[in-house]
Amino acid sequence: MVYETIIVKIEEGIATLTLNRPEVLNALNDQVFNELAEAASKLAADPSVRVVIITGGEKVFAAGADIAQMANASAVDVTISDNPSHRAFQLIETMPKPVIAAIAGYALGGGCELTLVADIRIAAENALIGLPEIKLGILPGAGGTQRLPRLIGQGRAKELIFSGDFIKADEALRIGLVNKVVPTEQLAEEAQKMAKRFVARGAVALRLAKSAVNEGLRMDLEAGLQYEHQCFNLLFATEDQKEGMRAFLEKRPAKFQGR
Ligand code: DAK
Repeated sequence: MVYETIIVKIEEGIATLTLNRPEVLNALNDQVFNELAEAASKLAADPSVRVVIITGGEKVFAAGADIAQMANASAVDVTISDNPSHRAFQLIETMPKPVIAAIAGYALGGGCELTLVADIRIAAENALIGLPEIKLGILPGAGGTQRLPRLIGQGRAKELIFSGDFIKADEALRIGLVNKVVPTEQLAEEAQKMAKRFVARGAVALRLAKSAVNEGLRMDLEAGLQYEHQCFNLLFATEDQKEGMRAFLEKRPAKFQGR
């Protein structure tokens, strides 16, 4: 598939997926969601890809879902839509490898919600993040009311959702919405640097560690602990576990094969 609204680049095990509708601040329409879904399912299945970075470049991440596309929709249109955003977000969230959102400029509405399906968020100093849906007479409908409170707690999430206010990168860091803040011109480099740290780890252990966290968050603690234990046990069937522990004992870096 030839993408028109995103750019996908794969280098040294790291796939960078760049949103590319600069004329509308990377507003997310159905085409973007469909292309994101298509790319995510390909990257998930490609063993040469070990980490995925989602970004909009140094100016803007995404100013939300495309308001022009939504403005005249009826309740029936919205209800019977095959919901491409849900499919794209689900494929990204369940990607069996780490996903990093590298955020510069606006990450609003659906743009902010897109960052919430990534595992890790890095913000540039110029980032402005928010859920302004309330100002449009709607609510965050692409996971914002569910994922944001799980990430930063319901009090802070409700303040953002009820006010529609944008917060700057340092405030996003303070409330745990992003993992780190970096100078804007270093955003791509910092995301690459973090991705490289993950590329060096065992792919199966990473996959199961991500699954243990994500699935565990949907369960009560006892069930989560049991699921963690099953993931842990399974890793003893991998060559990577043998190599990792042997390398430690032999005082050398491990060379993981991802099996
Ligand atoms: N949609 C469409 N076009 C947009 C846009 C958007 N979200 N954001 C910006 N643009 C367009 C502008 O219309 C303008 O186009 P032209 O007038 O040049 O043709 C161009 O991008 C540049 O924008 P501005 O001229 O407005 O630039 P400023 O620097 O003055 O302002 C801004 C930047 C980000 C503060 C402003 O553009 C703005 O407020 N944008 C809208 C932000 C917003 O409200 N975002 C939330 C959208 S609602 C769901 C799926 C998804 C969603 C919900 C449910 N389901 C499937 C259930 C998500 C909903 C949303 O995200």
